[in-house]
Amino acid sequence: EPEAYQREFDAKIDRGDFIEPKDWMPEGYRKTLIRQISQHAHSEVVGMLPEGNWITRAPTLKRKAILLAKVQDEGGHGLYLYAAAETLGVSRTELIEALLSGKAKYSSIFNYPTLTWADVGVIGWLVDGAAIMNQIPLCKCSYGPYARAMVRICKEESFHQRQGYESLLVMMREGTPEQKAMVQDAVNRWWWPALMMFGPPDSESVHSPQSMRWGIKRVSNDELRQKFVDATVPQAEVLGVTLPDPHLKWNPERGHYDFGPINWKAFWDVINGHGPCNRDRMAARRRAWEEGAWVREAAEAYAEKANRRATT
Ligand code: FAQ
Repeated sequence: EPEAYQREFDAKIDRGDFIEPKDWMPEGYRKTLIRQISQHAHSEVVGMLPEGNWITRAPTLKRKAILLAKVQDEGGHGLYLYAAAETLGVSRTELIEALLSGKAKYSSIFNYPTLTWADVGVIGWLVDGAAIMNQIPLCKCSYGPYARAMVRICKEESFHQRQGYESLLVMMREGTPEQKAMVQDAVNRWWWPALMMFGPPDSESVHSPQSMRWGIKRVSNDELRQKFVDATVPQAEVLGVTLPDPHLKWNPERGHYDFGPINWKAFWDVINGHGPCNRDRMAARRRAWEEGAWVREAAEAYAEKANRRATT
């Protein structure tokens, strides 16, 4: 009887147990997870594009090998996440069609251009840094397959963050004045978009109350954003760059850094398709899907043949 199932589900959530694919779950819980996990997967795959732009132009063989490995990792993260979403009863084709039709989102951060080599370092430092801050609590989210995927992903993100920060340290310590200026310029362009990655303020986050109740989100958008600012300001000091916010100031009463107002209109514009690179990103994904059609067809034909052989 449905109420008994609901009671058992609620009890598991309250105890902090994982919900597994074959367990009963409310339809809203399933839909919320499909939305969030698939959008996360799309972000990883679209997120390969801005840095992929620099693979052929990396300044040394070592930097090129690191960048190749990092971009490949993002592709791998997308695959674990699509697989986690599929355990909820959707197919990968449906998920990808939702991205290509514009129904499913991907992270706002990947709609900005990578203008110089310093952008690659700054993405590692700030974008992967923000991603880790958001994803550590997801390792303890209530849905087992998502939580387990996150554990592995976070380990790799931590290497991504370090490689970015280290490459910036080299430019700031040993670089020419032009290279130092390049780093500062990249920080100026990526700082505010990185703060927007955590999502709208809690007061406008429509999904937060229910997702917190279900243990999908463990820490709120604003709290994570604050933790990110607090962790990043000292790193900027070590690096010797200025964060582009005149209001950024330690507040001893709160025990946190205060920061200036975020331009939320700009955030919604980007999400609604009007960021600097939205069209390019979607065009690249559409092209990859169309050009990969023969691979999907060949894989299906092979699977069919193997099936037939197994049954005769
Ligand atoms: N961009 O009610 P909320 C990476 C949407 S890291 C676009 O607060 P929620 C690693 C939201 O979907 C980036 N849309 O929503 C990497 C909702 O719209 P909907 C990916 C955003 O879900 C690094 C609406 O606004 N990480 O890829 C954004 O409770 C370097 C209302 O918002 C994840 O996806 C945004 N920034 O909280 C790769 C982490 N913020 O769906 C390559 C998992 C909000 O109703 C290179 N996701 N929206 O149409 C989450 O933690 C959550 O989904 C939030 C949003 C926190 C993003």
